[in-house]
Amino acid sequence: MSESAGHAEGSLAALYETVRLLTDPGQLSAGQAVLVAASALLVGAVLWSCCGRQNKVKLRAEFTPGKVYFHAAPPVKAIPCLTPFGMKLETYLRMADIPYEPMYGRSRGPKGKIPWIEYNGEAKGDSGLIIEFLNREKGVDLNQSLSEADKAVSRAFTKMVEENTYWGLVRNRWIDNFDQLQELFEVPWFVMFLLRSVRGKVKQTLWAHGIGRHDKDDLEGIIEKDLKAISRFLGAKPYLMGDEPTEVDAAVFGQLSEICWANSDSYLHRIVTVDCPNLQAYCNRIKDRYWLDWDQLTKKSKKDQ
Ligand SMILES: N[C@@H](CCC(=O)N[C@@H](CS)C(=O)NCC(=O)O)C(=O)O
Repeated sequence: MSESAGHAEGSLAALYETVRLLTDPGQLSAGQAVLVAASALLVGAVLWSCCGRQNKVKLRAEFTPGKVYFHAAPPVKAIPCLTPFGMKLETYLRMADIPYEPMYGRSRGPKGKIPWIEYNGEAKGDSGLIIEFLNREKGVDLNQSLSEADKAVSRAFTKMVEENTYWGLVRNRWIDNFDQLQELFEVPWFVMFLLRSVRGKVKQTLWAHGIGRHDKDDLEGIIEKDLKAISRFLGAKPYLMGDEPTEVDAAVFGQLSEICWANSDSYLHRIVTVDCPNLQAYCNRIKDRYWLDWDQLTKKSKKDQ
């Protein structure tokens, strides 16, 4: 018998034995029962992580067909949305002229994250996938003037800011400037105990991502290179890809707006405002064009109500 045939026969025999034990648990010794239970747990955990963890989402009982219900964190004094992906999606909705109803709260979408939307009674998560969905649904294409090469560059910048630069922002906000979160989030002091446990999870996430393994200087150097790359590519253009805004501007503004207006005491803010003033001007340009209600929204923050 060949070696591989021997392995196959051995595996089949083990499978048969497992099925026999599971279908006739009376035959199990205590040790075998523990082993079977542990294996079942392990298989369950693997299936759970392979099949994707879908968050259970509570949907509205009633909705207007074709209307976008936008779920994100509520405005605070500093900024209309304290998540860069929320700023991105809301800016895209405004650029594409798609009406929406904000649903401020802390509820998580189907992927366990914010922002997310409800549309025709269904929950959709991930800002990038939501934009693709709405482009199809509403017949929108902010990138229609771009060549295929331009689209490739846009994709690269979008992924750089969201998969790399974003983590510099997270580390700065949650680890280095944690003590400022109470004021930024406008929450009572005791909520800081809860946020401290979130901080622990953020630390684990940064470590698992890999970016959390850099010391402060290395990390700041990496993020500085990202910001300077955006600044150089933008140059004197009004928007990243030229005279008119495209999808990548929503993504980049999403991240930079947090740096400009909600991370003011940081090296990130210094780079954007002092070292790369064209980035600050770019953010002001998008804010002035699409966020005429900025002051109104941010004044509505809890402290001022
Ligand atoms: N790829 C997602 C990222 C969204 C995201 O990471 N949101 C953060 C807030 S900035 C979140 O909900 N984090 C909660 C968590 O990871 O548990 C998107 O584009 O929407």
